[in-house]
Amino acid sequence: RVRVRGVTIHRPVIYGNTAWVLTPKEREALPSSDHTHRWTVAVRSAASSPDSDIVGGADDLSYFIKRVTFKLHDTYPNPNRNVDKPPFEVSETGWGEFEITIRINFVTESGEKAVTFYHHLKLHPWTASGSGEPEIPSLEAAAKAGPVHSWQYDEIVFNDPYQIFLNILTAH
Ligand code: SLL
Repeated sequence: RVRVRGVTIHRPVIYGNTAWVLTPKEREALPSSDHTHRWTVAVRSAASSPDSDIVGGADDLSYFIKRVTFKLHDTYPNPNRNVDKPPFEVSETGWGEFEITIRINFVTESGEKAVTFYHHLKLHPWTASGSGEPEIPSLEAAAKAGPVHSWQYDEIVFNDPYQIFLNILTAH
């Protein structure tokens, strides 16, 4: 196993969430009536659009990512959600915003340590009122305004990669 010294290679990703207000019908159908939103948190290739769910296409990060663990708030059952194949995402319903820890594990051949991102789950289209204080609009207003998107661009950087991992990365 040989490291290629002096080489840096990066892969652009986006991570974040989209959230939708549940309709009254959808809320009735849920066991927890206090849930107001449906949301999806994901790690995707920066080469594709945030809401696509392409598997095996341009959005398939599985050639270098083995597992993504999304650590949700402790109010959720089994808060550590492991996703071992694309799309690397978790969809849930809930009522509140919180910080999600996103831990990315790379394929074994990489010899790379896991990388962690932190994402603040955004449900509400916060609006600044006249006084400048941010406010949460009513659910009705939020439903009319459409889904809330909160996505971050980042680059996963590999320094001095192993030759076999470099081969894997450059073959895609
Ligand atoms: C808050 N600090 O108080 C945050 C915590 C937790 C949100 C938000 C799901 C709950 C469930 C859920 O929405 N938790 O499924 O019981 O706003």
